[in-house]
Amino acid sequence: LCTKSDEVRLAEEASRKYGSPAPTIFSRVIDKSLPADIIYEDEKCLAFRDITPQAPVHFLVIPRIPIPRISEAKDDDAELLGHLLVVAKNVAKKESLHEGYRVVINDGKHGAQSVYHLHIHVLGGRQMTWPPG
Ligand code: D5M
Repeated sequence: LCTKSDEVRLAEEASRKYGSPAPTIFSRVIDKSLPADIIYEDEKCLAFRDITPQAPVHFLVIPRIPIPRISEAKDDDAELLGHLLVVAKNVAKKESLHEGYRVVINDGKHGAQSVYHLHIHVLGGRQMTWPPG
């Protein structure tokens, strides 16, 4: 799916756009050196189950390119960001979330972000409430 030369190209693209962000645990999910329950992947992104699920269905969608957080995404990442949302809704459908679901991106300290590799949370399979904590 992602050859060595693809990986090199992605790494070059990331360092050009974002400097050299500190690698996170999600880099190891992407390079498969850390086992994860991957439920979808393509040339641009992966979806895998959250290790501490907050709902009966809780998965993350991440770009292969290590954008640290949504606030640091570039305007020209629009196509990639759109793709992540399209994948989120397609995987939600595959996970039978027909009654709806919650899509969340945590950013920085106030957003309570803990892993600095952009990720979209998709939570479903139960009734959500508002406001979030
Ligand atoms: O969410 C980071 C999320 O990442 C949090 O819900 C736990 C999850 N996580 C952390 N490590 C792993 C691994 N190894 N596999 C799957 N899920 C993981 P944040 O929005 O940054 O607070």
